Amino acid sequence: MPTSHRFIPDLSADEISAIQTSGLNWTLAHAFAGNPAYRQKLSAAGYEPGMTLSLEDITSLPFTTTDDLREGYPLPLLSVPQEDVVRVHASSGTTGKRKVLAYTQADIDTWKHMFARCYELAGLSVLDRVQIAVGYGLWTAGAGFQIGCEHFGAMAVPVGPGNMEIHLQLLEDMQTTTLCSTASMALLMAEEVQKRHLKGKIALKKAIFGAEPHSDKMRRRIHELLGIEESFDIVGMTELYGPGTGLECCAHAGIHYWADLYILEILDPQTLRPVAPGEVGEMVVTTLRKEAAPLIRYRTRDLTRLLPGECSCGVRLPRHDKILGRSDDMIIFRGVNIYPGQVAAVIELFKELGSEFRIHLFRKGGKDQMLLQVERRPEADPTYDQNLSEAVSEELRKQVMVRAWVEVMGQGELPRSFGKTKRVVDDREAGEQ
Ligand code: DLL
Repeated sequence: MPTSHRFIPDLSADEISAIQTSGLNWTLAHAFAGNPAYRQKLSAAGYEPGMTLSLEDITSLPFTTTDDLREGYPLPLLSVPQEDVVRVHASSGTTGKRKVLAYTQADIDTWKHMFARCYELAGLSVLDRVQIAVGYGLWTAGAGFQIGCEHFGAMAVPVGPGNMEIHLQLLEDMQTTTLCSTASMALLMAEEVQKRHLKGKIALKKAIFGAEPHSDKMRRRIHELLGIEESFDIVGMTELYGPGTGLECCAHAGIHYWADLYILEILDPQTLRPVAPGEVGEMVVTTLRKEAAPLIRYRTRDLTRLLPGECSCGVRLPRHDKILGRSDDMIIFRGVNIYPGQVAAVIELFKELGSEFRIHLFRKGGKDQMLLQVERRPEADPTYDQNLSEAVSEELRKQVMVRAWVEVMGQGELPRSFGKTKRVVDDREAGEQ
């Protein structure tokens, strides 16, 4: 299928390799010259200024991790003079200190261009009205959706998270066509639209969900309640500009990522060697033109796989699968490694259940215990809760190899979130309950 895009480049594999090779060498020289910590690490790995590396040589380069971000706090990886920095953003991080990342004006411009590609890939036009329901401020989310929207040329309606009354009013009054939010926020909104019987009065057609994993079940429910025709998974992280580093396309067969802006390696998190093609591993990224805080083999902790072959949508940029989890989201429960995504996949099998769940870990009777809380769909009969709970527990035992108590709750009883939902509550350190 021919493509004629304004923002998304049409690049062959060879063209991408050439861009990546020159970008990699630019980044190495830039980081070496501008940042003492990078200089030390690169020298220790045998890199010298003036060297030209091939793409295969990337495996000889040192990794960058969240420890490097912590050590360089508050302006980690800074590789330009401070007068060139025009902005910082930060994410709370899952553990420890906030991650603060700096941007030059050129970084902001790259980011807005990268994000405009996402709106283009989602098939928006300049006539679309884009209601942004993610956080503004230190977090990259609101800023990214906003600058991308303006650069693309659609109309931004920048509400931020929460503010349900304002959101609902604007959905109706502005006849917003596209919602940008976490799936959690969209679910909250969708349930509110249903309660107030507003579906017939709003004009939403598309949604872009990111910042957290979401199941197909959750997506179907949001579509149904809001009358949305199509939604797209958007990925991104503070370290790599912010949201917009890749988007699911209209073929809904994985996420196209911007291989002309960063190199993506998928490595085995234990051996740190490339996994076999198509296998799941950790995303490790190297930026190609990021100025203020370049990334060299940054270990993201996100798990996914590369998707081989051409995409039927016609875009030639490569694809990775959705983010399947984070290596630091892994729970070790009675010696078994579990990802919340595996639990979501079990819930997906039960049509009587909604998409929401919470895993509560605690200690009782001298042993670690797991309580899985799930929600019954409104049309399911509560009389069968006990059977349902046993069936879910049995399926968990078979598929995830854990024994858990399963509590079936009513629709809407689990806490909802305006941002990223916390699916795991671990009270095991708190002692006996
Ligand atoms: O969450 C940026 C973002 C905002 C992306 C809005 C998309 C939409 P951080 O707070 O730095 O940045 O968190 C980054 O969130 O490493 C993933 O673990 C997770 N994540 C982001 N998008 C997705 C997604 C933003 N679509 C971390 N699916 C990343 C699953 C996601 N996980």
